[in-house]
Amino acid sequence: MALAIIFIVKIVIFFLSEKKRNFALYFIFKYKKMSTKNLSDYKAKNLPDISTKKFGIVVAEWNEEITNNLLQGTIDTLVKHGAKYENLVVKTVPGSYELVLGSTHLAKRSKIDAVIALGCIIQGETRHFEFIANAVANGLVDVNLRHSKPVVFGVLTTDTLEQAKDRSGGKLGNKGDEAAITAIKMVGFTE
Ligand code: DLZ
Repeated sequence: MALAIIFIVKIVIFFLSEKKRNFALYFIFKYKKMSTKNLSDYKAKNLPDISTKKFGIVVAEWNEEITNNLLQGTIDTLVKHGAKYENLVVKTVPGSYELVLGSTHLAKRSKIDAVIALGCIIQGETRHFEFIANAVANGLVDVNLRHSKPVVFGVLTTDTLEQAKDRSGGKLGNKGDEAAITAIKMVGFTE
């Protein structure tokens, strides 16, 4: 039922004039509910041995106060589950848009088993948000497939700075923990 309604809404939006479409999308995004899942709650059963695995981590400098916390969460979780500090390669890029190229460079290295891309894109006054978020999400899928190794989307996409703080070590956990555990599980998957 819900899927049918979403489908009908999409069709209606598709046939609206550009001005009305932007107006409708503005309200949909304004009132959509953010997930309130705690990002640090994960299932840690049957994790693979990662003591010899190498992880590449690319971090965006944009919204640094958030991405530094994502990085901390990622490293803590990887090490907690057996990764060695010396097997973590950390690189920074200016903004989330550059995560795709940064991840590509790390994914190309044969010794790196998985890449984790960390960023924070916050909805602003302009449509940058949608362009950047879509470009990064699609770009990272491409890197995954081209290099046939896990490239994890550790990017927060939020309406406000407050929501980003909640998800980078605040009351809703840390997206960095989620990204790390995803990389660990996917390394196990590809073994
Ligand atoms: C330009 C821009 C804007 C407006 N917002 C963000 C953001 O919220 N998060 C982020 O990581 N980066 C942002 N950027 C920078 C772009 O990702 C990119 O670095 C520049 O457009 C240069 O390519």
